[in-house]
Amino acid sequence: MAFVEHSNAPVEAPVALITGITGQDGGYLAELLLGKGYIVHGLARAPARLDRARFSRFGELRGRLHLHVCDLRDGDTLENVLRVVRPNEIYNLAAQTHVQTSLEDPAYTTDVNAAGTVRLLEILVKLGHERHSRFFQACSSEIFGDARGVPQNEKTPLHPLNPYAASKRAAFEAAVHFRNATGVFASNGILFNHESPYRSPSFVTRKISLAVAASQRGEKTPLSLGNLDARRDWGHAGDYVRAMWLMLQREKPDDFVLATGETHSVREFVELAFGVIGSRIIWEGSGVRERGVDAASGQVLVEIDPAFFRAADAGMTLGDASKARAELGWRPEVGFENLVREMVMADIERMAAPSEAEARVASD
Ligand code: NDP
Ligand code: GDR
Repeated sequence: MAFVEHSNAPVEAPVALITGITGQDGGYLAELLLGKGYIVHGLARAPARLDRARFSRFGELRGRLHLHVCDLRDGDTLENVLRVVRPNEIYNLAAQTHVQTSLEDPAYTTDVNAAGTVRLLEILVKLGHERHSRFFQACSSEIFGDARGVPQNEKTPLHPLNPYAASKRAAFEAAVHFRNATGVFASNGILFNHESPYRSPSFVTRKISLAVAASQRGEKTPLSLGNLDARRDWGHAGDYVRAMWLMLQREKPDDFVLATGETHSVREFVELAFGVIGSRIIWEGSGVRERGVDAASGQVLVEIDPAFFRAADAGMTLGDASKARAELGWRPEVGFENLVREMVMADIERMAAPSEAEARVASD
């Protein structure tokens, strides 16, 4: 795909600002944009978080990025950063991203995810940057709520089930409003789940890949999970950040569902992941007494913990990304089996040589 310059962007070295650069997608996107010759600025919410992120993909790129410490709730600092950086492209990836946390702290989630997006858009207009800066908003398939109609696309009615989903709906609508009312080039990506070896361990896929790697090293404690039959449309983060970039290279802003068009259960993820280390799981019992047992040794590998069930959870997501395919020429390249394998192998490698990984990051 050829690089398409914006009509009003500098011919060389476009400038991008990524909020949430220390997160999973922030690292992949920074890497993509650096590879395309961008000058990349990133917002990180506190200096201490930068150190915590040293094993993220972001950590490996850190020396090549311009970093600004700023919380999305701090409008004054946001304004200063935008005034100084004058980005051609803004990717708003920062968010409180955990559904369960949003149930525990809905006000904070709304402040960061919904009001934070409005703050950024408002500052863009206040600074008169609306013709200079294009804006990508990371929205979520969570806005669809329970799968009343699948596959879900840009026309599916919104039915958020939790404060995280409601905050992402508000951010989505703010981007549409600013686009219509002020002419800001603002586009929403309605992102279905996407994972990678840089996923936070609090999400189920990474929790599983870490447990499989630990099991391979002799760990005997079973992996505790909630609803094994929840189904997700799981893709690879690297594919999704490519679509974010493509969305900002279009002539006109628009909203796109980004999804693989396949749905798999947590149970399937577990089976494939343990399969990477040669374990075949047999399921015994039912309900909260269900257990996943190694077919060869009889060892219990998986157990159910009701604490990991959610009061309101989208039981299944399945996206229809045909608009992105037709208009962006985007299609995901990494399939489900390869995603699972990559995550498990990465955790096996990290556990085998943690000091080597540390040395590599320290020398950057
Ligand atoms: P992560 O949870 O990995 O990263 C979230 C980022 O937001 C981190 O850099 C985090 O900083 C930052 N952040 C959190 N709170 C604040 C705050 N108050 N001020 C400034 N920064 C903050 O998420 P992903 O990379 O996976 O997701 C990127 C975006 O895409 C998010 O908006 C998410 O909601 C959305 N999305 C992701 C999907 C997925 O499956 N990955 C699917 C649908 C939507 P710190 O490192 O300090 O914690
Ligand atoms: P999700 O991701 O809520 O879809 O949000 P998560 O990996 O947390 O859950 C996926 C499904 O797995 C079920 N599940 C468990 N989940 C966790 N975290 N831990 C468990 O032990 C467990 N057992 C079963 C969940 O109930 C759920 O059905 C992600 C985030 O990236 C959001 O920011 C993003 O918007 C959505 O994806 C699309």
